[in-house]
Amino acid sequence: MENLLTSLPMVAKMATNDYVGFTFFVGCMAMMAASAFFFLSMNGFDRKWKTSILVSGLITFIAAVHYWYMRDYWAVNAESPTFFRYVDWILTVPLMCVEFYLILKVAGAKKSLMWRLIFLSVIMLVTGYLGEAVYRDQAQIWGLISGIAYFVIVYDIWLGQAKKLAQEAGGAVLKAHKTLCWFVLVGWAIYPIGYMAGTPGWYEGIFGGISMDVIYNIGDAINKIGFGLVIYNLAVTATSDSNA
Ligand SMILES: *C/C=C(C)/C=C/C=C(C)/C=C/C1=C(C)CCCC1(C)C
Repeated sequence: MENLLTSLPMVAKMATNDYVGFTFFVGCMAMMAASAFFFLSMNGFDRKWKTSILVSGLITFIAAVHYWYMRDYWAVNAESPTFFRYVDWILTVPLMCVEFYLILKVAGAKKSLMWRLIFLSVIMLVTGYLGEAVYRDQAQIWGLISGIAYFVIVYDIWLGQAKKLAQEAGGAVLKAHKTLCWFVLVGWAIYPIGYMAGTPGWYEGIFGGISMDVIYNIGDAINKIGFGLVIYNLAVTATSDSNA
């Protein structure tokens, strides 16, 4: 018994060139730190913004827990933790759609806008999962369907109903909405690149063997923490304006 315990390493080794393992580790830490930041700062704001910052914290917290598991899964199996990855996304991406609704509520956003964005994001993620994990031979087709849902989201927030509401709200809300729109257009575009780097298709080889997980991990850090900081900044600006 004693032998068994001493011969089992308690922490898996990490090779110096294990960029996937490294980004899982740092990503986990960053998500935890961001969650602490959002949760601890939320009480400094009035009710209207408290909920938005709470949701920012929930997004990074859910990611932190999943990164804990993904980091472990990678250390033990040396393969992509696709299942945990998509469970994380299916919880956090709809919450990002909720954030759009919450900040546009001042201009009278309706719940139907929120549900529409959530529905589109679920289509985007479920079809992505089917291509990445279930029907890998047809990854291109599932990726294309997923990409269409993604473009409808981009359209909705940049040019559709959400844009009109943001313009009606004006000021700090309009500015924050614009920044979040850029996150979705540019930051979220990192994910299809990861998908193409990790699934078979016509695009094979374009991304020169960069690991899909490294790309996804960079995308998550930018989008989840960055998105939350935009909301935080909006709350700070709006609160100081109303106190002035
Ligand atoms: C915090 C996690 C976020 C913001 C995840 C976003 C994920 C996407 C925007 C994924 C998009 C995909 C496509 C547009 C096509 C290929 C399949 C996906 C699911 C990787």
